[in-house]
Amino acid sequence: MTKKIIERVSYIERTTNETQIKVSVNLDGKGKNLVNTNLPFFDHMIQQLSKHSLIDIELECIGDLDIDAHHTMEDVGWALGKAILDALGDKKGIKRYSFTYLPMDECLTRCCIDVSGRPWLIWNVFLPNVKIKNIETEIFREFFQSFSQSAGLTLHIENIYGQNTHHIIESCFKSLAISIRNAINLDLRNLNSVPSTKGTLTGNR
Ligand SMILES: [Mn+2]
Repeated sequence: MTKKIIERVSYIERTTNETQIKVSVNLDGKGKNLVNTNLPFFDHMIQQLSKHSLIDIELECIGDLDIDAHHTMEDVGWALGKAILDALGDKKGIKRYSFTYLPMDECLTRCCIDVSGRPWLIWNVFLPNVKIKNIETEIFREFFQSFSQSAGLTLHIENIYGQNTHHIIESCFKSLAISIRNAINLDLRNLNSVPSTKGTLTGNR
């Protein structure tokens, strides 16, 4: 008997007056990516997320950058999170929980994750520089907030120490990547079961 292999892939398109986004993901990929948001530093971060989570990501966003980077980053977070949620399906067989301590030169960041279906973000991250190129660094919180909401993730991110703003932000993305990778990996001992005594991880409560 051959086991049915379920592909964990999805595609999202979303257009508003603020952004036009197309995103596709393959959760069981190799970390290949093609990312264009017209914000090179943000692209660099999404590429890190793909590379270290092994989720293949193709993402294009045309946003109202003449205003600022806010709508683009918030909506990319939402669309990417929703694509991951859709690709996860009923969440059967996933490991569900994970945490990562991610060092990057002088800084250390911890990310704890529960693929719970119950969105929550804890963001204990202080960013010393107000801007990186044309991005206000406070918008990174908005990315993680909308990503955790649409993906249904309980996400606790804390920068334990660090000085360099580029490093701190990058360590947040990389620690998220490794945590997601481990949490959505299939548990070979538990393939046919949703890892919840309630029997579901798709409701809100
Ligand atoms: Mn970098």
